[in-house]
Amino acid sequence: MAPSQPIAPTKNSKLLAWVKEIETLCQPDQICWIDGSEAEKRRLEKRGIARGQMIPLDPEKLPGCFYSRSNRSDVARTENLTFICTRKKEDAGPTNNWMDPREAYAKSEEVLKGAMKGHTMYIVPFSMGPVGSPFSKIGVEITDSIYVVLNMRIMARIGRKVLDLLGDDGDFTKCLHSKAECDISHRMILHFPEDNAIVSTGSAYGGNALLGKKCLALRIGSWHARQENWLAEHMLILGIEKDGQTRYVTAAFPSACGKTNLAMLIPPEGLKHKGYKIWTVGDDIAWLRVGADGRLWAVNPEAGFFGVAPGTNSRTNPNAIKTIQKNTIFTNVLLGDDLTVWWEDGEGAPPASGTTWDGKPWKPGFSDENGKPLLGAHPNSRFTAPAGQCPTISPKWEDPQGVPISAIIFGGRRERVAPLVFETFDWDHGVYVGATVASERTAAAEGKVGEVRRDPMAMLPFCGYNMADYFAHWLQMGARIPKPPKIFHVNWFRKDEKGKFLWPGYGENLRVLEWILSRCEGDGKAAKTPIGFVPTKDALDTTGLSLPAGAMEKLLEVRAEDWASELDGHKAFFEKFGPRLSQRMWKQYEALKDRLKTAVAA
Ligand code: GTP
Ligand code: SPV
Ligand code: MN
Repeated sequence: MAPSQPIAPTKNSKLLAWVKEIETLCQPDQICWIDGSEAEKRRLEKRGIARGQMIPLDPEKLPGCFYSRSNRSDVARTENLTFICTRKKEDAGPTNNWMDPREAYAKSEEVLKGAMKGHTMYIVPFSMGPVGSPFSKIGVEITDSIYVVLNMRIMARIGRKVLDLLGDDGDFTKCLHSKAECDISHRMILHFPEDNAIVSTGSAYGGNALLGKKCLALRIGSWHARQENWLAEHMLILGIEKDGQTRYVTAAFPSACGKTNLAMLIPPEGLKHKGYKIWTVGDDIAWLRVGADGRLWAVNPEAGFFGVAPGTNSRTNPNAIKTIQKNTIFTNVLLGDDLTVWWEDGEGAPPASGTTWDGKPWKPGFSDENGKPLLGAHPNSRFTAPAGQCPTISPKWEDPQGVPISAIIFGGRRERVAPLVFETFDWDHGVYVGATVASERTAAAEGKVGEVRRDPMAMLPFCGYNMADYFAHWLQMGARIPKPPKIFHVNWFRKDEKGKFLWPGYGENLRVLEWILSRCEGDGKAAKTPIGFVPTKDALDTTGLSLPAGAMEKLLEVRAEDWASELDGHKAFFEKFGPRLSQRMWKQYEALKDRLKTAVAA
């Protein structure tokens, strides 16, 4: 069949030439330019349902919601198949997989040749950031997946308005995606920062396939950010209002370590009398620039939430539960026979019967072949929901200028070592603390869950260039921000000897944010330790919170011996970068080493 030739809704010659090139390569049956309209959405949903790619959920209980199930081997980011394809290998650095761009293009062309035969090729113009904001970047994703188009529709601003803004000669990131049977042997997620291009094949999983998100907003974004003197970070953005004043913080935690939850937190009962209001600006990515007033300003480049389902319920994250009641796509959760969805540690009673994420019949109490409870939902199952549906969405979430940031918070998931919270001494020390974050691996990426690894600034899988240069960029940014935010580190995940979390987390985390903001104002009680300022044991407001005896001491404990061995880990990690690592980072390392030595001696 001859490809249909719809009249292209743009005169942008770069875009038209690229579309032609991809059409020739992938040989789709049809081309469909996405305009972003409601009518188009309904057409796509119908098509997705007819092709068995998605199932409409109960229209009364979950209006506008759909269920989708992926291939068993396509449920998380595949970091080992993700590449930074710079001309020089050193520019990708020791923490990224690298492939020569010529080899990468050739390999992907092998997979892409004729890959869209029998399929429609969708062209999705999108803006990361509010359309027309000085923060924003335009991308165009070509994909053969209806699921991807419908998810992009939620996660980014898409369609006609973006094409109009792009104009006849505007620049954009070329984002090419093909499912290629979602076969792991066809899978590669390739980034060409020097060409402002991304090619992704063999996966339909979020971070691998929704190319505006991790691929553009972080990997390619971080590359642009360094050249243009801003920061593209794996951070939530949250507003904390009290007495009519709202202050904003960003926080970088590795995947599945609590960003969505913190971004939507509900003040705990015990702090209600203080009248806090929490405003959600973003839950995963922040783009930060220095404002005319000398402060750092942040924009959430996304338009939706691609959140972890398991563990989400009315106790942990009531705002998320309210957000996902309509117009939401659920991926790899349990599908009830009554066309509802459910997941482990989910909301209310599970359905009486259903089908697991991987297609097995399921009833409450069913066991797997090892006698363990049969999981209804994959641990990395997700919901995709429009951010505007969040009850606490900030009135400023689409402000083209963003919001001013008072504090930057780094964190990880550590059973031991890292205290609940500490404040760094200054910008350089803050960058060092960010650069040495360690965290236990989660189900958000393929790999061994629980293993501790360095995840600098929660960007290990997302930095689009040599991380030594990334640290240097962070250090240089310090000098460019006349009124820099203070930098903190938190850990909600410290455990006792029995393996129980010492800190209740979730809404209670506001108690820690409160201390952080008070430190930004020059208040808040703290003790100086070798690693930074740690709250004294009466510094956090614990009204209405009953921690077991000794828990606060354990949460705030800084053991010099633990940190001395941690220091070895810092050194080993830094050594990977050789001479490319800034001496200013080594200076911080030496200073910490000295402070620890003095502490052990004392
Ligand atoms: P990505 O979307 O992968 O970037 O993850 P995220 O950082 O947004 O993590 P999310 O908020 O979805 O939380 C991941 C998991 O951590 C969920 O199972 C949560 O229930 C759990 N979690 C979040 N916050 C806390 C907390 O304060 N304490 C404890 N113990 N668990 C938490
Ligand atoms: C993460 O893994 O950090 C996520 C989900 O936020 S994904 O978009 O798949 O990267
Ligand atoms: Mn994330």
